This record gives sequence, C-alpha cells and structure tokens, in this order.
Amino acid sequence: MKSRILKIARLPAMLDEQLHARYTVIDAAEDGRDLSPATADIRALVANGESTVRRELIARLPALEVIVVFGVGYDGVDVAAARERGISVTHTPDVLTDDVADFAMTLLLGIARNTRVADRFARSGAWVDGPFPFTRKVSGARLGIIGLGRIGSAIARRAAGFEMTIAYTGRQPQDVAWPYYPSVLELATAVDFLVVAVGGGASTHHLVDAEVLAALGKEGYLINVGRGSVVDEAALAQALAEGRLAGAALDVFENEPRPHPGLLELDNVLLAPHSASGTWSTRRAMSNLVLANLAAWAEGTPLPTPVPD
Ligand code: NAP
Ligand code: 8YV
Repeated sequence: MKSRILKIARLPAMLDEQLHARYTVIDAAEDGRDLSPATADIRALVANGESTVRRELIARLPALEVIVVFGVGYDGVDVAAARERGISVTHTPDVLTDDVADFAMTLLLGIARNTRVADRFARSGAWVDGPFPFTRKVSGARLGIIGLGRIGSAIARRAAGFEMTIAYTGRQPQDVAWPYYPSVLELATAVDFLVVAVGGGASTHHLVDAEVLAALGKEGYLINVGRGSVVDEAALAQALAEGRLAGAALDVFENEPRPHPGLLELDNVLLAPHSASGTWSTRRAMSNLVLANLAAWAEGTPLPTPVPD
C-alpha cells in the first residue's frame, strides 16, 4: 500500500507527477490550515522554501517522521519543534546555487544599467527624441555580500569576473582573502552594491533597516536574493522614493506574493517573482533531491540532505 504524504506547497508538475505515482498525496494550503482531520497516519510532509510549518501543524500530525523541503531555505519550518519529536527535516542545497548566483548578477547588472527602463524606452519611440540617460558602471565597483555561504560565495566568484572589489559580513569571518566586516552597517558604508544572500528567520530579520540603507547612501544599490524578511521593505520603498538610495533589485519579499505597494511604481526598482532558482534543469535537480530524500526515508536509509544541526 502507498504511504500517505501531506503536501503543503505548489511544486513543479514533474515533481507532482512523481509524488502521485509513488505516494498517496494529500493536498493542503501552503501553511496546512485547510488540513482535513484525517491526518493520524501521515508520516511525511512536503513543503517548499516559502512554506510555514509551525509547531501547531506538527502537533496535528502525530505520526510525522520527516519534513522534506523543496528549497534550500527552511526558515519557515519550526526545526526545534520537529527535533523535539525526533522528526527529520531535509532541504535541497547546492543544486540551485549556480542559478541563484547567476540571477543575483542578472539583478545587479539589470538595476545598475537600468535595462527594464531601457527596454521600455527602445520600444516606446522615446529614443527618437534623444539618447537614453547614462547609467552606473558595474565593472570595478565595490560589492558587499551579506552571508558568504554557498550562494554568497558563488556570487563573489562571478563578481570577481567583473573585477569588482568584494567584501562580506556574516556571524564570523571565513577563511577567504576578501575583507570581513563585523556588521551589515559597516559593510554598507564601504560598498556600492549590497547583496543579501543570507537566509530568513529571527536572527536575520530586518538586518537591512533604515540605518543600513542610509549608510549605503544615494549612490548605493541593494540586491536581495536571500529572504524578504531580511530587508525592512517599507523603509526601502521610502528611501527609494525619496532618492536616498540609487536603486534596488529584489527577488524575494516580506509578504510574498505581494511586494510592498510603494515599490511597484518606481523606476529605480527591478522586481522578480522569487524566481532565482527557476530554471528547468535546477528545478529538475531539486525535484530529484526531494524524491531521493523521500525514498531514503521510506527505505530507512540515511537521508541525502538533512538540514544542518
Ligand atoms: P548557506 O550556505 O547556509 O549560507 C548562508 C550564509 O549566511 C552563511 O554564510 C552564514 O554564515 C550566513 N549567516 C547565517 N546566519 C546569519 C546571520 N544571523 N547573520 C549574518 N549572516 C548569517 O545557504 P545558501 O545555500 O547560500 O542559501 C542562502 C539563502 O538563500 C537560503 O537560506 C535562502 O533563504 C536563500 N535562497 C533564495 C533563493 C531564491 O529563489 N531567491 C533560492 C535559494 C536560496 P555564518 O554562519 O558564518 O554567519
Ligand atoms: C525556491 C528558495 O524558489 O531554495 C530556496 O530557499 O527560496 C527557492 O529556491 C523555493 O523553495 C521553491 O518554492
């Protein structure tokens, strides 16, 4: 008999098909709030990077053994509550690193060179009346990275190809040649482009606040491919609208799928719908890793990619 698994995330069709072929899949809303009472025998839960798996949901699943996240970020999962019950949590590190780093550079180049507005300008006929306004050179500029992990390091390697000067912050210095700044504020003061590559959760909430944006200054740019919760989005919208920041390019938002309304009409903003890892090959690799973690759980073998302790 197929195991019954609970799915609380929208997943790619290629993964959905495989899940349905191998398991009996119970679909619930993104945070499990429309869960039917028939949950006593559910032993596996599939979520994604945006899902919230709170203590209350875990408590409603008395037989739960594993939470499998389609995504590397698992800040929505109450890992402490899972651990208390001996429930394993897995995620999909590494396979998406290249795409997210590529996309961070896409956003950085796009906002600096104003490609969104340039496209509109070329299409609209405005070009007939004169040339496009000058933009900001990227090569050789100063880049600051918040979170020099898998993705942050991949961004740094790409930026080195643009001869950018690289610096970073995190909870502690790493064994790299790039200079370490002990705080986001000090890093923001020293760079032209500040990239968020850190995950969400209480310890990173609003690391980029009004003070950091002021330190980045009116010539500075913010890029966020980490989590929306890391940036005070209202403060960001205000700084951009008042010309106290040159621009921002964002893939993630505090209240997805609804970016702060103050960002929507601004030309010095480039927005993407949390799509940094959204290529066919990466989503296939993430799907395969989800299936591999579920298969290992079902067979009682070691899980390929558990979240770190
Ligand atoms: P990772 O390798 O664990 O890197 C996270 C980095 O953040 C580490 O270098 C860590 O360094 C630093 N960090 C952790 N807590 C911190 C804190 N409180 N203050 C400052 N720095 C802190 O993870 P990854 O694979 O690079 O992924 C990073 C994040 O990217 C994910 O968690 C996810 O939120 C996001 N992401 C977004 C997308 C997207 O579609 N936009 C896709 C994938 C991932 P220290 O431990 O030295 O502090
Ligand atoms: C995905 C992500 O978009 O891996 C993460 O943490 O945020 C992204 O890769 C997401 O998990 C899929 O919904």
